[in-house]
Amino acid sequence: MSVELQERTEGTAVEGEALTDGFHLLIDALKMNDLNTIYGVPGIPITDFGRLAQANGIRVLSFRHEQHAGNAAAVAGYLTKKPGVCLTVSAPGFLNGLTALANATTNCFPMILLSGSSEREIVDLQQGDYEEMDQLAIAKPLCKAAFRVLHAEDIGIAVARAIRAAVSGRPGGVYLDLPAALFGQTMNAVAGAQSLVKVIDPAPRQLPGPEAVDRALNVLKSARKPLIILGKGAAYVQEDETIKKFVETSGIPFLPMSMAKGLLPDSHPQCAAAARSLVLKEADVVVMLGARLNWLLSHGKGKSWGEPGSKKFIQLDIEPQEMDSNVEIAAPLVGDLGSSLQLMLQGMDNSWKQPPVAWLDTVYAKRDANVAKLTQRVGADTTPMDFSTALGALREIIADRPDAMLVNEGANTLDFARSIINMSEPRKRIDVGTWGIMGIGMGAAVAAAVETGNQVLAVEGDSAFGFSGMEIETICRYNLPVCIVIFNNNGIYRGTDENPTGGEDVAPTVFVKDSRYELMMQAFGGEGIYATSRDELTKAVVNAMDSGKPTLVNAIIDENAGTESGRIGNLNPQSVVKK
Ligand code: ADP
Ligand code: TZD
Ligand code: MG
Repeated sequence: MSVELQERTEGTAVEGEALTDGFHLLIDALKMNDLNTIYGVPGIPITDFGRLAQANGIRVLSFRHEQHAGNAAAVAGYLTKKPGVCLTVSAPGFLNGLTALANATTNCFPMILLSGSSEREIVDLQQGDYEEMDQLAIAKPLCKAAFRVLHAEDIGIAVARAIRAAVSGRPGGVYLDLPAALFGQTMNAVAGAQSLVKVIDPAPRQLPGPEAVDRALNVLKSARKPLIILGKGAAYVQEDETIKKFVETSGIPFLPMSMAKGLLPDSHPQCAAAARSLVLKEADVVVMLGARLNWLLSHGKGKSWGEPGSKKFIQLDIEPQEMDSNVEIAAPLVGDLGSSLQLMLQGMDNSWKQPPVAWLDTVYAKRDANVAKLTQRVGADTTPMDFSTALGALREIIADRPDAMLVNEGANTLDFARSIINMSEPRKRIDVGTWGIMGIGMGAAVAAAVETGNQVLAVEGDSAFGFSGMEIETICRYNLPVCIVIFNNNGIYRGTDENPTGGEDVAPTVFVKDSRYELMMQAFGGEGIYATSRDELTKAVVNAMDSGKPTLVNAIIDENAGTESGRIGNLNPQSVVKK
């Protein structure tokens, strides 16, 4: 250890001088910026930090695995517009949290991963410290920004940088590397307090130029078949009233991406969700609000988008480099969504003409026909349950409880739930997001309960649940109002695959038949219920939602009912060579 570091670690206290240390400076810096919840896993070198944080009024929620703590932090960031904070130990704990940090960045959710790390001098000389790893270097390419703090007096500015990096512009994940020695460093308490930084206006408004607004309005006015696409960026910004006003003033049909469902209710007269294929194919001008033209929208081109060259895109996004990422954007509007929409609305006053009636009639006729078909399907009452039967039951329960938070992952379980369960309030649906990642379920459920206080319903494929299943202990420990429904179809996509060799091993997609997941919940004192019919499922979930007790319902689904990869089978390469 250098002499300088030794002095810092041991302090150079003048007798009688009040001291603070790295532990307390970090706690004070977080609290000063209103970051009052930490999701993490304790251990060297941050165990005492967690204890002290709790003692100083921060809510410290411990998980069983860092990935789920990280997913909880990311979801907290999405729901609150403040960076969610995740805390991990060095090397392996850090790596476990890193998946969540990368996923948060991919989804544009603000989050800060605080990780303890080993002794710098030993790590840099690669001398084999306990949990040695050059974490900063590894985190850097996987998140929006990454910083290391070596001196206690820099903690304040480092936390400020991390917050601003996480929430300004396009939000994302930030890594803060905290070597063990930092925590014990002491300094004068008054100087320490002065070193803290309260971040002023962390996500400043950013207004597009007037010419960009005019351009967007002109393209929009030229439209004969306009369409609005709402993405989870539009849900994130919490400009619900402005978005509603823009959609309703424009009179344009809108299509919500999955996590934007409920931003305007799925039952809204302009909702075109049930006519998705038609509007994507036929629209001539598409207004993108906080949504990207990535794989989820077939990159804005190809068969699902109709004739090549038949579309013009107006894109509202805070990230300039999003423009032209996949196709030409005729009218890029770079700025924060609220400001950009207000400027658009100003330009739409009085002179604004509603879209042609022929277009609206076509869209809504198709929608109504599809909704009628769906309504009939979800009235089904088959035993064993298929996806329509089970989701039909949950659809009614959510319709009665519009403020419930819905968490959803799986393949068929995700795709069917997305189209069957209507949402009617903003930011109530949390799912696998941009990566289609499995494993967000229990972390998201914890954060949804903690950050909103509302009842949570987690609709989980049996495979999807397995990625984070141990966190049901966390849910029971904190007594959170979470009801998990496992769609148990004995495997990934379905439970019927066979080993073609006739060998002893089952097929790679198949699990233990009739697994009793509900017993896992009972092991931790929660309610565990086995449900084989629509009626049993409804009763179990209604009870759970009314009581708020941690509950796991093992919903037995016909193992034949699913399809390969749910609704994205087209992305799944399949061998045509018979061997
Ligand atoms: P979805 O998956 O629902 O289509 P995406 O995650 O692809 O949504 O897109 C979200 C978009 O929202 C990102 O391009 C991001 O830059 C953008 N965004 C985030 N915050 C803002 C904001 N304040 N103003 C405008 N756009 C924003
Ligand atoms: N690992 C991770 C982290 N993310 C993934 N998306 C996958 C693996 C691959 N995968 C999917 O894309 S869906 C899925 C996996 C393993 C599980 C589907 O099975 P399920 O849902 O039981 O959750 P259904 O209802 O049986 O289709
Ligand atoms: Mg399954």
